[in-house]
Amino acid sequence: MGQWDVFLSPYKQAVDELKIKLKGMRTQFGIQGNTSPIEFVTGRVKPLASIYDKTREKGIPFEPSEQLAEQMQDIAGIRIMCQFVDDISTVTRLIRQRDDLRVVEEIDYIAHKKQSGYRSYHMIVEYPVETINGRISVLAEIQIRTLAMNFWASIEHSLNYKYQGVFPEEINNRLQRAAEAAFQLDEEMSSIRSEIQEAQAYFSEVKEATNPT
Ligand code: 0O2
Repeated sequence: MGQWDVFLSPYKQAVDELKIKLKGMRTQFGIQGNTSPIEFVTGRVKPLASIYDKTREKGIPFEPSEQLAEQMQDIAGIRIMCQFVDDISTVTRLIRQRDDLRVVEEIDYIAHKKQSGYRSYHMIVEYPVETINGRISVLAEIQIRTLAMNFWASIEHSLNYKYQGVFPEEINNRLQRAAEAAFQLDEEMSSIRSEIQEAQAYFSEVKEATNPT
């Protein structure tokens, strides 16, 4: 096993465990007959190529080290998608209450969107992983966002990859307009939230009645 595999293995375990635990929260809301503030959860260990790019940006050595573990806080990355903006504060509260992790930093790119138009709520957490050699604490970044914020971020991320961060003016203007449209969509959905949730509850009852298990 290479040095990188050894270094990244607790991050992989952290991502796997956090995904299961956060998905479990969604299931628990369902069992209690409540609408979940979590729509879906994804996670990934940052690919080596992205780790390399970021070490260049930050001016730190590209090697598995304590310095890298301290300065690159998103090697383990979790994304939680919510239907409504208000769900985000519910999810952050639930995360802060947990005893199996410690929140070390919170960055609110929703109240203060980035210049790119990016909106999302970031929590950096310290998460202990139990291994055969004892406990190893790793940092993980949890990004919490609405479906609309996620749609915008995914598209912008792919374009960023294509243009290496230097967008032609036309694309840049369109992305800014799309960010504004995503914001408006979130606002509209929030204002008809109770109607949407009543409809969702009605459909899940109908589904249960027609597919009894
Ligand atoms: P990937 O491919 O998702 O891993 P910092 O060290 O805090 O000064 P850092 O680490 O860049 O700077 O933190 P920041 O700005 O909070 O960004 C961390 C992650 O948030 C990014 O990881 C993206 O996932 C997401 N993000 C931040 N800004 C933007 C943006 O403008 N557009 C999009 N689409 N995503 C953004 P990576 O490493 O960039 O990418």
